[in-house]
Formats: sequence, structure tokens, C-alpha cells
Amino acid sequence: MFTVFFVGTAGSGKTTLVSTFSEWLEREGYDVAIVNLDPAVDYLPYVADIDVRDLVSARKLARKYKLGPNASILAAVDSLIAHADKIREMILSLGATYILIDTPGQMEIFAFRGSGPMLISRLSMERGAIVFVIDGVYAKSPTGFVSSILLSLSVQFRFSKPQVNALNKIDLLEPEAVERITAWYEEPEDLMNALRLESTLTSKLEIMLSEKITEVIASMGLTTRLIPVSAKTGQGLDELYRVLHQVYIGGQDYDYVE
Ligand SMILES: Nc1nc2c(ncn2[C@@H]2O[C@H](COP(=O)(O)OP(=O)(O)O)[C@@H](O)[C@H]2O)c(=O)[nH]1
Ligand SMILES: [Mg+2]
Repeated sequence: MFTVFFVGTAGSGKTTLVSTFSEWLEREGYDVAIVNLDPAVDYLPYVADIDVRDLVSARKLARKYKLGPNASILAAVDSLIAHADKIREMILSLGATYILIDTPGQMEIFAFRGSGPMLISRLSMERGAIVFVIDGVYAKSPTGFVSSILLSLSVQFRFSKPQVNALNKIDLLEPEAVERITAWYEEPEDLMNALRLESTLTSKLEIMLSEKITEVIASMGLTTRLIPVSAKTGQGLDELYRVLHQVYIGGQDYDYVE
């Protein structure tokens, strides 16, 4: 049993990717199940095998305790901890090979509080991985790219699980833009030049910081692949599967080697 958590900023395409990727896996003949961990979502494009909205509802909490939208999601995600063992049992009884887990829209509520990492460690089966979903439209600009990768890095620190970065929405990008972005990931020089051209770097300090950051990104690229995908058209899902499969057979101490 392999649990794959989809994490990323609101609107990056986690839910859509879970939906298309599960269809792709099913078409390829794999046994797949979906868990929705977002207690505040209104509409899901897939049928969840386990849906936390059946256990906690952000909307009900909001009404009961007169909470605003953010506070009610916070309360709902935190209260999921009380149900972690039950959800784990439910996942085990599904018996599927691949368990795709869709996480709350507001990533910071999930990743940067105690409850997110706790849930991930309780719900990971013998193998677990994170797919960090990056919004390709946002990552098109050098500064947007850098901030997306820094977020991915901080998620990696939070969860310390094998992680794959999916550059989503490539159907909205020119093929040259996709190539450029993937090159930034591996070549600090390319990224540094692009940052300079974007000319937001004014002070010496900013330039020095950017140089250090681009080095970190390039060294991250050695172990964590950036995989261009489209949750809309299904482009790149075969590659996403291939890399995840390597994590699955390689275990937790996975290092990607080309
Ligand atoms: N064009 C395009 N739109 C996408 C893609 N993935 C997601 N979207 C759209 O982006 C919006 C947010 O997607 P959603 O899956 O709900 O994001 P989430 O908040 O991360 O779960 C929706 O309108 C999706 O239709 C993609 O690969 N291409
Ligand atoms: Mg979602």
C-alpha cells in the first residue's frame, strides 16, 4: 500500500490532479483509492472512497461556534487528529495499492501547523510520498518560481518524506516556457540570469541572497524531480507515475538518480 499526499497552495490544482491521476492509474490497471482530507471543499470532481467531510464539517463548526471561514477550517483540520486512527483503519480496509490523498486547499493550515504532519505520519502506510503541486502559471516568472520552490522546500522539511514536485497547468504554458522553467531547476546560472533580467534585484543583499537561494534550488534538483504535468489534459502523468513508482520500490530513503 502506497500513500501519496498531494500538497500545494490553494488553486494549484491538487484536487484536479488527484482526479485525473486516479483515472490514469485505473486505466493502466492499478488498484487506486482516493481520500479527501479537505473538510471545507464544496465540490469534488472525483468520488472519494473516504471523505473527511463525513467526519468533520468546517461549515457545521462555523455555525456552531460562530467562526469565520479560516478559523473554521483550522478547527476542522485540528479536530481530524481525533479521527486519525479511524481514518487509518478505513484506508487499510480499502486494500488498494495506491491511495491518493487530497489535502486542504489552504496549504498553510495543513503544512505549517501541528496537525498536518501528525496526520501525514499517521496515515502513511508502509510507503508514503508527497507530490508538491506548483501552479505553473505562477511559476512562469523567475520570482514566482523561486517562491514556489522555497515553499516546496519548507514542505519537505515539515514532512521529511520522499517528495516529487509537479509543475502543473502546463497546458496553459508555451512549450518553451516549460523548458525554461525546468532548466531553472537544474542550472543556477540560468535562474540567476533570469532573476537579474526581471530586475527586481536592486540591493547587494538581495543579489547575494538570490545567489544562495539558486544554489539551494539547484542542489535540491539533484534528488527531487520537477515533473511538468497538466491535471487538465493528462500530459506528464506517465512520468509522474514512473518517478513515484521508483519511490515505491526504493523505499523511504529514496534518492533519485537519472
Ligand atoms: N488549465 C488548467 N487548469 C487547471 C489545471 N489544474 C487545475 N486547474 C484549475 O485550477 C483551479 C483550481 O484547481 P483545484 O484542483 O481545485 O486546486 P486545489 O485548490 O489545489 O485543489 C480549478 O479551476 C481547476 O480547473 C491544469 O492542469 N490546467
Ligand atoms: Mg482542493
